[in-house]
Amino acid sequence: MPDLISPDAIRTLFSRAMSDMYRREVPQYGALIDLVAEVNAETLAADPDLHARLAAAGELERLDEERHGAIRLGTAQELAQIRRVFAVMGMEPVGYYDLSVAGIPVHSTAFRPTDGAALATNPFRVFTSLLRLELVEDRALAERAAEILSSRRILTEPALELTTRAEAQGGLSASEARAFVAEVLETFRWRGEALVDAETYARLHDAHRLIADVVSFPGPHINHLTPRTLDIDAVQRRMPGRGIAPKAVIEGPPRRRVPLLLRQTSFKALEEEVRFRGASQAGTHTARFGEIEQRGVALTPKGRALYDRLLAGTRAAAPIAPDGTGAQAYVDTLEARFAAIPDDADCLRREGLAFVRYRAVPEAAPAVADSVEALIASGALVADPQVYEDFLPVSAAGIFQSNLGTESAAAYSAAASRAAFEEALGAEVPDEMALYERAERDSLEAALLALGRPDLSQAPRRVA
Ligand code: OOG
Ligand code: NI
Repeated sequence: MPDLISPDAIRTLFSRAMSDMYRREVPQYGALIDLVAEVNAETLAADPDLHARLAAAGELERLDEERHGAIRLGTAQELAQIRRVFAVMGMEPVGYYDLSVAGIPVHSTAFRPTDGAALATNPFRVFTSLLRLELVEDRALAERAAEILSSRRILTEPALELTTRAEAQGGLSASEARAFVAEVLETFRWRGEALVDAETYARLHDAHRLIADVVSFPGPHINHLTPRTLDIDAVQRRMPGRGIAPKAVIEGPPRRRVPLLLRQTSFKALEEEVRFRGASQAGTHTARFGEIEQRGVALTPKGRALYDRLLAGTRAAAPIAPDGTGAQAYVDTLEARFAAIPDDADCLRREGLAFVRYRAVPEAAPAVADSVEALIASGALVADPQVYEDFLPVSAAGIFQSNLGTESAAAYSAAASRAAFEEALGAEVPDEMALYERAERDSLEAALLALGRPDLSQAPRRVA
């Protein structure tokens, strides 16, 4: 039995290899990474408190590692295989996202590390969508698409073999991990040779651009990789100066002193050359883009319900036209409505709106304390915001729409189908809320133990 390396180490090898590959494939991604690094350094230099907070919470090391990517799969078999591949890297499916309500015929999950230590090492995650051909009205076209998809194999033979070996041995050696990463990279590489002729591509494209993107090519090319910034507004402002044109508004919550959940913005990256079957001339396809994200605190179910309500109200009151008209009114409305959520980390915690992770500072322990709140007030117990590690369905729909160039208003009539997704995946998708809740509870118990006060862990700790 060889010496096995940790799944976290394999994930880091993989996320770096993906980033290097994407830099070569999409030059604007390199420009974006440089811009984000610059803004992050400036933000930290200008805000010593933020720097100290991130350092104490162990958030600084992972800042430059932090990325997410996205892929789109065609069949249940592909989804089940990808689940096995990501499992080798310590990434599990978390959350179910139904995009059909936004006129996009997919449902999705995020493959990501789930425990605190793994997240702190490298939180790399992949938003993974599965095409829902059953929603396509033109049944003949849907059948043709299924036939094309059934002929392709998205994993190389060595990638499959190494995955099977990892499952059997419970991991991979360092040299096996290097081979595994190199092989898995092949799955996500852009390949310009289409599986279809130009006419079939056009039919798929007319049904939905996304269908053409999934069905026409030999594999699920990575369609974006997203660095994490500490100041998304600054990056958005400076993008045009680097020759990058972002979408009209940032998705998600407004700018806040205590950032909430996830804010994202994207730009169309490039038009790629495609060789269609039997064609003498090259055609083109726009599939890949750039995105940045700023992550904030994870909200509890109560906080999330408030978020969803305020966002829906804003979108109804101040809609943005496809050409971007109305963007300023939207931002103003969003900011005004979100005043309903307190912009203070301690209020968010005490009102049960946001998840935290506790740590002990034993030096600060008071002589007497009869509650968790008293320990927090003394500084012996610190509540750091838990970073939101997941995605937001309304934002994801906005990102899809901006890069697909469709503002299709028509929602598909079929309902969300979590059960069908889980069947394709071959596993259940846990709710993300349960993970944050557990991290909060476990960290509280550990911190109270470290302070010699395990008796307080049962005490009610929220005024709400
Ligand atoms: C995925 C779009 C969603 C995000 O960050 O919300 C997404 C896709 O375009 O395949 O990446
Ligand atoms: Ni994304």
